[in-house]
Order: sequence, then structure tokens, then C-alpha cells
Amino acid sequence: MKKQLLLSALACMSLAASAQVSLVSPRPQEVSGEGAVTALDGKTLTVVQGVVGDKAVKKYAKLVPQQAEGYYLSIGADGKAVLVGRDAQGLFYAQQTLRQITGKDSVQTCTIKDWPDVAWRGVVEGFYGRPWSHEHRLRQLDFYGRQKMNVYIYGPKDDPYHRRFWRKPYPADEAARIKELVEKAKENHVKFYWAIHPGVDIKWTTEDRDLLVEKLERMYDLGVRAFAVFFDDISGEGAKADKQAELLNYVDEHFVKAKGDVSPLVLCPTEYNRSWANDRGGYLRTLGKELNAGIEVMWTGNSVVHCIDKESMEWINERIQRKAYIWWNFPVNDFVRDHILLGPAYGNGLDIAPLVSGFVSNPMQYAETSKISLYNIADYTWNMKAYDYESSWERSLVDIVKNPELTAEEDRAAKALRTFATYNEDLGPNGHGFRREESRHLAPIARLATEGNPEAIRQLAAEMDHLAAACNTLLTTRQNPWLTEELRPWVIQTKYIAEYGQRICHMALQSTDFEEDYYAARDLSRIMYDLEGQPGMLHEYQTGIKSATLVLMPTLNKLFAYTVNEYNREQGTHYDAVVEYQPFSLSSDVPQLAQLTYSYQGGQLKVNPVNEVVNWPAGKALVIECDREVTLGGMDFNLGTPDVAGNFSLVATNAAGKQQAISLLHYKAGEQVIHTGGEISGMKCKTMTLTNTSGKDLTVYFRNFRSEMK
Ligand code: LOG
Repeated sequence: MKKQLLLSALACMSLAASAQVSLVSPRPQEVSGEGAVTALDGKTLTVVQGVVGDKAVKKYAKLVPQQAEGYYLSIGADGKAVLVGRDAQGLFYAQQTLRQITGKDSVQTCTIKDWPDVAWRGVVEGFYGRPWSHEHRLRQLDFYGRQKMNVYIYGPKDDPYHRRFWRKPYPADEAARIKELVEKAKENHVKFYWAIHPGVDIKWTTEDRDLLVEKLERMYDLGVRAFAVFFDDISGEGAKADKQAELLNYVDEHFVKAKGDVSPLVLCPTEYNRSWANDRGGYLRTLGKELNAGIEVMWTGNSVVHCIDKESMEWINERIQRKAYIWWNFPVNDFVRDHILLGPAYGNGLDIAPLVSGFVSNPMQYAETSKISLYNIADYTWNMKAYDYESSWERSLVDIVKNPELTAEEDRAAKALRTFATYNEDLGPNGHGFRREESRHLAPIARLATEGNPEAIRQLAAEMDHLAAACNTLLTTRQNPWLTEELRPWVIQTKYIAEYGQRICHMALQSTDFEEDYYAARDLSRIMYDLEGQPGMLHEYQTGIKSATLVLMPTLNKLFAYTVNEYNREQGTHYDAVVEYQPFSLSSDVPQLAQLTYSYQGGQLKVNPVNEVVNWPAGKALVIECDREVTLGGMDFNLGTPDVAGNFSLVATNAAGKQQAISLLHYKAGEQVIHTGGEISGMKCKTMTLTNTSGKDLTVYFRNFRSEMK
């Protein structure tokens, strides 16, 4: 397999003008003999390449790392590059590295020996919400190839043929697209796993078992050669370990092994994290004992959303008698849909490589934006010990805006993205208790500014100018239109926040026209609030657009209150200093519902979803309380369980304490959505209480919840 390639051919694939070894991502395991970056002066680079066993590269065979997917790469001062893979995958990765160290017309001499720490590295498209588009998936697969990730597990919860209609084959057009994805994955040396999610209504019968295998056969016909079976977020019959193991073993023996060209099966169990593992019930140990060797078992860590460490890996591995395959729930935002997550991927142990069989990330429904974190995770899983999340994050921001046709803008767009990203890192309060740092650069000035320190306020003002300019750049840049489109609602929101900050700092620094700044700030906060409810900005179940929630917004609101109070004191005026208005409070004695967040727009209250199974004990309630009496309109919510309305009561209490029952109905039998009866319309209410009155502990979901209340 000897090939002579011209550098010009590589150069057009090359993205950076000044590529060099120190910028290669993921970081190679061993680099030596780095020379200076030298100009090629129009000369061409000769490339000799092959895999171990090829005659053309025989003399280098001993230099190639033993590990699967490993490679040896050397670039000599004589303009000769040697690329040898342990296998075809390794050679492909050597080519990716060469692309990164070969600039437009420069090259750096070096020798690299490289291999991955984790065998399966990549992505599980496993979130709730709008599945990725076909075009996005094609782009993702190219990206995985470039970043040396080798697995993509297809399992979007809201693809009906993955979950709800798992027994049915895909319609022809969708089938054709999956076929195309399989081919794209192959080009990029990515294993395309197709996942089926039968647990919602599977019967442990021969008929259902055969239907499942039949569906896999159809997917095999489309070229799929790797399969996963998911049993997450279900309860009841489908959740039995022995039955799940029996099914998986059957598929393993009669389908996977019978075909001979299918990758090891992957199972996502029902007890997929430690906080749900009922050791006495023995679910995990049953899987460990019963499942055929070679079947992989997924795991999200100590809870649904959690970083992974060595101790927790030892805990699970001992139970399932194999190395767990990590499903990391980051940067997924389907439980905090008002936030978009652009911060670095940090917090996982750098010593867990020997304990995991795979490590995949569950991303956001915003595919392009997710590449920031995915880039980090590619780095982390390839070479853990060398993983430095801060530098990986810096590189990821540049990588995502790279556009070879528009290099002049590249730097400005990357800087703007970086500025914007530092305000969109944390998830806000959420039921999983998973939080991230945000705006660390503001920490030194935030507290001083809210105490009225003029120097700190001047710095904050400069930062607001900087942020507003960054938002404008992001709204106009042509660097990466895919990214811009996803970020747009948040960028617009953040731009208003920056303007709000500019006005507040202006006021705090003794502006000439206090009143103008005061009202401008109030108007802006009103605009930000309204923006969240604008049609077109949000999709159906989205609960809002929030940015800068951890540090900047609280800082600005505090500074506003401080400044207005000071002014009132000095001038004897009575300007209202309150800006944040949260008219509702949600509370519950059901632990999983205790931390729900909401948005209130245009008279509609929407509550953020809970994706997993909710254990709602008998007699326990969700209480929504308003700070005033509101007039009710219709209401609908989805507890993810058919015909469940009769198990709940809904009571509205008005300001005088009078209680009125509201009927709960389904449109038709078998329906999950619950809606209220006509009597609700116009009813006055201060508190609404939804109680499990069935007398039994119920397992339900909390998929979405909206209520008209004005
Ligand atoms: C789901 C997943 C969802 C994620 C975050 C697993 C194994 N399953 O709570 O589809 O995207 O958490 O909300 C899950 O994580 N359920």
C-alpha cells in the first residue's frame, strides 16, 4: 500500500496556516525530535505509508506501537514523511496527525508514536428532544474521524423507530439516510452503532424477541454492523435483569455471532447509575453473572449526571464483572433546556483508562455547539494523563470556527466565541445537581463591583463592552454558519445582558442622566424576559433562553439594586430597586421534583422536564404557588404513562383559601397527556396542588408541564 502524496493535496485538507506538533489534538502519546517549523518553499513532501505487514514500510515495523489503532509517524529534514499504522485505523490516525502538523507551506520535523488510552471513544446521540439532522450527523462523523473518535451510537430518544415504534422498520427515505450515515462513518473509521430501545412496552415473548431480531436484520441490510440495546428510563416488566440478559444473550448467539461481522453488543441497563442501583434487588449482579462475556454494559457514574472517578469504576466493574462502558451525560442539556453549554469538559479522573471499556459523551441537541465539549472528550479519552482541559478547550474554540476560505476572520470569531463561551458554562440549578464553573475571570471584580468599588465597576464596564462586541461578531461572522445558527437565540440574549450591564455600570459611575440609564436598564431587562417567549426563538418544550446565570447576572442585579438604593438615599427619590421577578415558587415532597425550574412567558408557565423515571409516593404532591392571585386558562402535562390521570388530583386554592377541584382527563384511552376540564377556565388561583391520590406509590415521568395563568 505504498502511496506518494503531494503536500499540496494534504495542504488543501489542512486547516491551520501555522500547524505544528504542539497543536496536535488529541495530544500524541510520545513525541521526539521536534525540529523547527520550516518553510517548504514550494517543495513537496514525500509520503511513504502503510500498515504493519506491508512491504513498503517493512523497515519501520519495529517502531510501531503494539496497541490497536496505534501508529508511527516521522517527518525528516529531507522532506520525507513516514506513516505506519498498527492497523488500518492506526494509519488513518497517522494521516490525521500529519494533516495537523502540515501547514500551508511549512512543516515540522518530528517523530511520533501514538495510540489511544480508551478502546471505544465517541458519542451516544442519546438525548431527549429534537434529534440531530442528517446533515449535522454527516458533519459530526467527519469531525469524529479528524479527532480520532471511533464510535457513534445512534439512539435519540425521540426517533420513533428507535423507541416508541421499535418494532417497525424505517420508512424508505429514512432508511436511505441511515445507510448514508453508515458509509460516512466507515470513511471516518467510526463504528456506527444503531441502538434499539424496546423496554417501554416489550413483552418477554418469543414474538417480541423475534420482532427485535427482525428489526436488527433490517438495520443490518442497511449496512449497520454494530448494535446496542437500551433499557434506560423505564419501569415495570421491561426492567427485569434476567429477562434483559436472556434477550441480549439470544441476540448475541443467534444474530451477532451468527453473522460473524458484527461488533460486540452494547447494553444500557435500567439501573445505569449508582444512585439507582438497588444492591439488594441484585439487578447489576444478575447482569454481571448472566450476560455473555463480551457484551458491554453502559454506566453514567454515581448518578445520572456525574463525573467519573476510579473508586466508582471499581464499584461498578466488580458488580457487572466487566469494565463498564461510560455514558457521560455531558454536555447534554435536555433537562436544562434554557441553558446552552460551551464550557470545558472537566472533572473526570485522569486515572480511569484501565478501568473503562469505552467512554462516550451524550451531547446537546445542538450538534455543532456540542463539538466544543466533544473535542475535549476526544482529547481526554485518547491520552488521559496528558489531558489539560483548559488548553484543550482553547484549541477547541479555534477548531470549531476554522474555515479555510475565511482565515482573516478566524481569529476574531474565535476570540468572540471564547468571550461568549465564558458566560455559557453552568447549567443553573437542576434536579441532577450537576453544576459547572462559569465566568471565572470575573471572580476578582464581581464582589468588589457590587460593593461599589469604582475601579472594579470600570473593569466590569469594559468587560460589558467587550461582551457586546463579541456578540455582534458572533451574529455577523461567516466562519461557521452551523454554529451561529444554533447559538443565535443565546447570543441575542447575551447581547442584551451586555447592554444591561453597560447601563448599570454607567449609573454606578455617576452618569449624567441617571433616569435615562435607569429606565434603559429596566427596559432591557423587560426585553430579555420577553425575548424568551418569542415564537421562532424556541421550540415546543423549550423553557427559555438563559445566559450568564451563575456570576454575571447576579452581579449586575446586585449592582443595580446597590446603585439605585444609594441614589435614592442621596437624592430622596423612590426608584424601584428590584429587578428580578420570579412570580412562582415550585415545591414538592417528591425528591425528584423538588428542584424543578420554570419559565413564565406570555401568561404561560412551563416547567423544565425530568427525563428519568420519577417515583411519586402515595399522598405526595407538587405545589405551584404564585405571589398573587392569577386567572387560570387550560393546562396540559405529560406524566409519560397512559391513563394515569385518575391517579392524581388537582386542587386550586384562591387568595381567600377556598379550594376547588379541577378534573384531570385524557383525550382518549391509552393517552399520556393529561389536560384539565373546562371548569378551569377563568378560575382564580394562588396555589395549585397536584397530588398522587391513588393510594399507591407510582412510577411516572415528568416530560413536560404547561399552564395558562395570567
Ligand atoms: C437518559 C438520557 C438523557 C440523560 C440526561 C441515560 C442513560 N438516559 O435521565 O437519554 O439524555 O439522562 O437527561 C437520562 O442517561 N435520563
